[in-house]
Amino acid sequence: METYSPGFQGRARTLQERLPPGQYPTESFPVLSAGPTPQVPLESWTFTVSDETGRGLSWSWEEMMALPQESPTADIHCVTRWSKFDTTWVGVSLDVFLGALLDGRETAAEFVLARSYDGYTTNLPLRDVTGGRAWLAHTFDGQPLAPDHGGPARLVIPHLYFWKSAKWVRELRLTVRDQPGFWETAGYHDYGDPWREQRHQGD
Ligand SMILES: Nc1nc2c(c(=O)[nH]1)N[C@H]1C(S)=C(S)[C@@H](COP(=O)(O)O)O[C@H]1N2
Ligand SMILES: [Mo]
Repeated sequence: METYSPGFQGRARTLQERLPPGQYPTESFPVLSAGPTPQVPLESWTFTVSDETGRGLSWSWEEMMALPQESPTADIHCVTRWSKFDTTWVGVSLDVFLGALLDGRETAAEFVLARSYDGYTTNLPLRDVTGGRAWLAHTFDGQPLAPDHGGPARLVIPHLYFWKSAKWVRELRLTVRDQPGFWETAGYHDYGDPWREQRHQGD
């Protein structure tokens, strides 16, 4: 997570230092969706994680809300070049779900494929969604996450371009092989590090 508290350099990072190459800062929060916003009633909402053997665990909305909650503040960076500083979220670290799934067992999987209620998919290395760097978020700026921004709940993975943060997420599947998702299949970078400007395949 990008923070601007005084760090090891002994001073706050300036806004310019917090802006990845080729990005501009914005105060607004643009909506970027490949299709229409799906309506997902909380009564039927579930979040499922499964491993490469097909073993899975699911949480209802109530069960998810009863898990330990975190309140990350992060800078987010869209590949369309806007960056938004200090976004505030409430949600559950993906470590909680993956820890429950694996329960101390080894996994042969090195990747995850996120799948959403609108059919959207995106792929990530497993290590990038562990270690306190990725959340299932249901609250933005102190309010329930708006449907257009991925409500009831979305992934928030601020250290990668924001297309990796699947809105309306319903499932995380651990995979042994990297399986490109929706934008990755269309030519976007498999990893998507904003600091290395990994916008397209080959960057
Ligand atoms: N399910 C789903 N998630 C998605 C998208 C989408 O079309 N469907 N768009 C992605 C893209 S390209 C971006 S930049 C961010 C945009 O999030 P926002 O609309 O809240 O700004 O969501 C990402 N997650
Ligand atoms: Mo995007």
